[in-house]
Amino acid sequence: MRQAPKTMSTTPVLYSFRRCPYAIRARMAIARAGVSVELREVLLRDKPAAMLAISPKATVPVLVTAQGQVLDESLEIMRWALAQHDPDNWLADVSATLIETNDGSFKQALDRYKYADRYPQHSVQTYRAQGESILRSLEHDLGTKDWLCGIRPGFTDIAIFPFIRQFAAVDTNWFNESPYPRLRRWLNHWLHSSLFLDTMGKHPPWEPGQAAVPFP
Ligand SMILES: N[C@@H](CCC(=O)N[C@@H](CS)C(=O)NCC(=O)O)C(=O)O
Repeated sequence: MRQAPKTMSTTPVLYSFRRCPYAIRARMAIARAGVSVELREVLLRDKPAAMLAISPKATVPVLVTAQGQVLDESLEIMRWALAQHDPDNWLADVSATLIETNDGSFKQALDRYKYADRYPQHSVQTYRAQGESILRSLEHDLGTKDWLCGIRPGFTDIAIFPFIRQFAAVDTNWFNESPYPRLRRWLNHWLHSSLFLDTMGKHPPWEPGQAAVPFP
């Protein structure tokens, strides 16, 4: 784990991008844990030097703890927040396999489906079908339990939800007609949840010296 320079404020700082699915899941976990952070909205095409200095891999989200530790993986940030306060016991039951599939093959199919014109080797339908194999498996899981890890919503649901949201949004008509009614209900639950809506506030890009934006 890296250390940021010692001049950090005592409030943790979160570099985030509103629509990024990784940043969304990090913000949702932070909000559920009720941990206060300073939110710094980032423009991906013009990332702040302060963020690049502490995390050269240059992806969001990045969190700097009050002690100056740098966490630059969204799952790490989720765990950090919930380790402090986990009111619904989200950490008790996490499906590493589902999350790995989501972050791996599903995310790859999602990017190709979303930006099919950048991947002319195959048609948009082919990329959608690649993603659909995971939708089918989630639909099946939601037939045996209400949430991806069991009888209560939890970490796995939050970790995967922002990516299903993006997949559904590529062609909402198709998604609404697709044979995944349980997944649609699950997605709608999260889309209308205050936990999600409260993490989607709009903020101008952060600039050094500006007044802190508290989150949640
Ligand atoms: N594994 C990382 C992935 C984060 C990631 O790829 N974020 C995207 C935005 S959604 C990003 O920052 N991409 C760099 C860029 O577009 O310049 C995590 O879980 O935090």
